[in-house]
Amino acid sequence: MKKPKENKDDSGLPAEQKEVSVSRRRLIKSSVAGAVGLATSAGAINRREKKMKPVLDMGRTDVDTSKFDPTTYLTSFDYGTTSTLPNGQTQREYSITATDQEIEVAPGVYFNAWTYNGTVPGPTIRCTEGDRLKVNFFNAGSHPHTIHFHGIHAADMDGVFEPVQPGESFIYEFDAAPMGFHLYHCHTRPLKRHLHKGLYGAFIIDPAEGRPEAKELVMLMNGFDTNFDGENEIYAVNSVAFHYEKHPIDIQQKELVRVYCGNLTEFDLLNSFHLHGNMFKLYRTGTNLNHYELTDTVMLCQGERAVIEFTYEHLGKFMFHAHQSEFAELGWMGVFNVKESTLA
Ligand SMILES: [Cu+2]
Repeated sequence: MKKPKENKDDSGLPAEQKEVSVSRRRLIKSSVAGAVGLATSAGAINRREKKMKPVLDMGRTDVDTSKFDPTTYLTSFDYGTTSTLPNGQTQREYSITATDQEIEVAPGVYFNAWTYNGTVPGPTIRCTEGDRLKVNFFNAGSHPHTIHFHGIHAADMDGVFEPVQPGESFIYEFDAAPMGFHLYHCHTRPLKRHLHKGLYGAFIIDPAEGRPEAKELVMLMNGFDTNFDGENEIYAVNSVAFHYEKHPIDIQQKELVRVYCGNLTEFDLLNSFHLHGNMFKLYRTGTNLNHYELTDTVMLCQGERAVIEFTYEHLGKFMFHAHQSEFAELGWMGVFNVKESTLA
């Protein structure tokens, strides 16, 4: 009897298997980059990747921003509900609920996230040094979670040894200190998983005297392992690949811009922020108003953050992106659009 002809190529795998075995990482790289018109070497994308591209694009060129808009997130600050305590101290009260929530990290690419208040990153908690913070945490998710705040506080307010079970709540109370750019995130084991799933946010403690007036933007660098292989297929600031390239951030000529930049990327030890056509003042952790380094690139380890300040002299479009080229090509890429000043 004649043996049926096997459909094999030089990989030794049947075509169907080969199709599945194509790295999602490479696939999304070509798909996402193509969607935004990045220069991608045609020779680097094999025939199968091209063929499968529509599966991931799903005919869409942008994510649905009705649930989470990275542009809105940049300048959204949660100052809490304020009241004055008998001792004259300002109290700020916040409500944070952990939920399981699907998020869209690139057009048609979804990630089953765990969130604070339904978004990744969670709300930016902002206060002034010395304020009393009261954070009402409710766990509506399917796993135990906590909120671990960076900064100075009592041991039982550290969100580490008191896992909050699904359906339960916990109140974190402490005085905000020290001033600077901090983070909050879940600290339940396995920590890598709880962080990577999206349970983190920015925590800004303003100095009592304030910082100079500026256009302020929060940028948390993150990544998403969409196929559970222990590496990220998507990189971004504020979760959506290439969002700020598709939707450039308008700034004004000579306007002071302050970026609160933090690294919440899992699986990769380092991430970075690189600015084109300019230099910036780098205030590491934002805990000192006077000492800075003038540079155009900062590398941040996991959990590190920096306050970055700059003004543009020249008009036009300037890129900002990870200087790890692979991260930039997988989504961590944005554009500042410098326009003529309407400032007095
Ligand atoms: Cu958790």
